[in-house]
Amino acid sequence: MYAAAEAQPNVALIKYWGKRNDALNLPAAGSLSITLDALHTQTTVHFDATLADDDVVVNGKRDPDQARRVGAVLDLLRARAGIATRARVRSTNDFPTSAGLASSASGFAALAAAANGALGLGLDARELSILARRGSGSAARSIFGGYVEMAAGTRDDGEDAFASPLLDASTWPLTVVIAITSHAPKAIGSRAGMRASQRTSRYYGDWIASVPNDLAIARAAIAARDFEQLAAVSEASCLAMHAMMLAAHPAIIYWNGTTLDCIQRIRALQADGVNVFFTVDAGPQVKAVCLPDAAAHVADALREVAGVEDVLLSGLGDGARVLEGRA
Ligand code: 2P0
Repeated sequence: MYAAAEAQPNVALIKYWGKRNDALNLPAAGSLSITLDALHTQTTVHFDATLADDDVVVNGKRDPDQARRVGAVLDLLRARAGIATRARVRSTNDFPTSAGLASSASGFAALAAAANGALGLGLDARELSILARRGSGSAARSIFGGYVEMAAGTRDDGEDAFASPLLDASTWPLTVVIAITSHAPKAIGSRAGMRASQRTSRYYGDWIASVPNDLAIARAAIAARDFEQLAAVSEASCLAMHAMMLAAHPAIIYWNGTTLDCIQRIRALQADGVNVFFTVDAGPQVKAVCLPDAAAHVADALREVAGVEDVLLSGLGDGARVLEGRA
């Protein structure tokens, strides 16, 4: 009862920030993302009858909080399989964890795929997306590659809150240039940040109400391969999310000075006619999304911004998959 799986993080263009149900981790609105190909999480799951408890090691470390979240997702898969056997879980990322690079997205997508393989459940991608969502909302999207849309759903049981693929990575290749402006762990986790936003930001309701229209624009832009339109709606979604968080009490500020300097640099590139746009998640890193032929120029420009510690480049990639064991 063993399998290994791999998944990549995704970058949301239309952001997810808010829940309609905490217990089932149901998003308050839909979202839309691109799955990356250059950053990976590899996870092995080994169900072992001799274990008294799940044994979870992520990047060589045991963390009780992480173990609890992993155990909760494993419980759902165990219930499907009708077993109580505990598991040994080993997961490694080849990129910085907890720095706004969505390690929970690739982590829970890889976990769901590996546990499904180890138990031989034969669940399809939609079911895996629902299970991955229970671990982390953004993980539901990393089950799929390329351009992906997450549905908020309306059902109380969450069975209609899953991601679906919109377009293959190879059909419209883009490059994401990631400017790392800090390697420090973020000040406030997504979960606490979402709860505080919902409770205290005067703009939370307007933010959630604005998402369906942004999703429609992004969907149309992707169908038409309209970079300019995708750029405009993605930047608007990112800035609206952060604006709403700035209005929380106390304010939630994920950016540092270098984050804003990178954004200004990208705006200057745009003024020069470079096909690039920015997006920023729950952390200070800046993701510059560009057409592949602009990537080298964009990377050089961001490397020159004072305070940028590292620049990573990634194309778009595939969804979660089993590497070893049953698929
Ligand atoms: C996103 N982020 O759409 C948004 C934009 C960060 C900013 O999804 O509570 O770690 O585990 O469901 O998935 C981060 O949220 O939150 C996130 P949980 P998750 O990518």
